[in-house]
Amino acid sequence: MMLSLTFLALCLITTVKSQFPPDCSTQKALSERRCCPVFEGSVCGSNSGRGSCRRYQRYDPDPTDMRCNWPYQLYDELCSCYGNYDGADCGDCKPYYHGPTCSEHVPCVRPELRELTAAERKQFTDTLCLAKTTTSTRCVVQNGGTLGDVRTYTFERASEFDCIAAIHASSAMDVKEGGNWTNQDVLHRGPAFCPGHRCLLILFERMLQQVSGNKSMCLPYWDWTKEVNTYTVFTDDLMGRVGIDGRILAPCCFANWRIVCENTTTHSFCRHDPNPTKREFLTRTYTPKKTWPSQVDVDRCISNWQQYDGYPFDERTENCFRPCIEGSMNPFTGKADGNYVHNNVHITCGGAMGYLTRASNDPIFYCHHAQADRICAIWQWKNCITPNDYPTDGVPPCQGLDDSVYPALPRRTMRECMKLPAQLGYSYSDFNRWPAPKCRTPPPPVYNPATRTTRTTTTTTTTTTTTRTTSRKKPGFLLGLLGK
Ligand SMILES: [Cu+2]
Repeated sequence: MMLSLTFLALCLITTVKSQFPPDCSTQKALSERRCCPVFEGSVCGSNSGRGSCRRYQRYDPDPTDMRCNWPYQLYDELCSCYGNYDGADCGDCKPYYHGPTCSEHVPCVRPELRELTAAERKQFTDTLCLAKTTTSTRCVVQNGGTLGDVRTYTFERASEFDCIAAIHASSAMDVKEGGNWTNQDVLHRGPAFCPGHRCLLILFERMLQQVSGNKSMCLPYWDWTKEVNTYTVFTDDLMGRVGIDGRILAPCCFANWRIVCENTTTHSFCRHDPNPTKREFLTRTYTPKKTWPSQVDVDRCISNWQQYDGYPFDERTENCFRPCIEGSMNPFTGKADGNYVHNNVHITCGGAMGYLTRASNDPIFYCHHAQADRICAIWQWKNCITPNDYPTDGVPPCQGLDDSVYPALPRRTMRECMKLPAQLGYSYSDFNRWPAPKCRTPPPPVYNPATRTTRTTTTTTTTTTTTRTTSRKKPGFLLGLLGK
């Protein structure tokens, strides 16, 4: 009892720390190129043996987008955390580890939204609303500046929820390479789609646990294939009913939410009205009947397409899994000729969800992406996918296997985030129903929540060799909506 009270107290004090930390966003820190914040009176929590400030100096002299080589492009000195300690100042625990010494491992089994009991529904939505109003003491939002010129960077305080929403918005900014804008961001329309969102969701889930003080709170997934032609999660006790003006109706606590980064473009950091009371309300499209992707679409993505991604690694890619789940490719024909699966859910929800830079303002975004992540994981598992299956040549800048997932601290790479959920500490409530795949080579262990046995997987290899072209059109959906 005492222990759990201590834990609760600890949780209330320590909030999310994995994003741009205030101590590292000052002009002093940026000009000194040093990000070693103090935790409990010592740099990187060194007095309590959590970590130490280390010199890395892995600056890339080529003028690349700072997000590719994050955090080294901005800092030479960073905290290096020991054991299961984590965060910019090592004051956090690695995801799914808890307690004062971060030794308590609590794996998450993510439930489907409708599997939540009435009490769990309330706790989940209450936590989201608490996160929306709790100012983060450990994360600031970058709200201005020219990419590549740190002297122009500006930051502002934000709530725990808004901080993560802003991270996704900033990830949707196109990459600047050699001083020129490319047509691609660091998270979408390329191989970063599965791993990048996977690690973002893990940070979001840890934030929910910290805000609620409940270490077993897991992010629910929204299986939209179960919706048929209506929606059963947009209810008062889950994601909120939608009024004819598109606003969320009371008593759902999202009713008066205003969004952040509403003026962000694909060439800017998060941008919004400086006055929070003047920002736009969270909306969705009001349509009583909607059409959602079907389980058949999902099954086609999983079974028909074994190659992860392929040339030209964007919305034109055909016959691969990544464009299938992301939704620029027809799951049946393999042709890039419309909007399907993940993209279709964004469009069908509408409102904030219909814009790449605004979508992460809607709590349903995280449940939607948990479902997309679940499909990525099932595909990986069934097809014995390893990091060797991740494309190496011709991938968009910042989306390579060893590129950084921005802005996680300490640094995380796509390679780490491509690991199977079981290797990262979480699972989904239906994973125990899958038959073990027949893989050829030695397998990474897969955690089975039902039996707690260890299973095995591995390997099919596909390689793609290509060169990149730069002349092309913007896609017509999500990003296209931004121009309006
Ligand atoms: Cu996204």
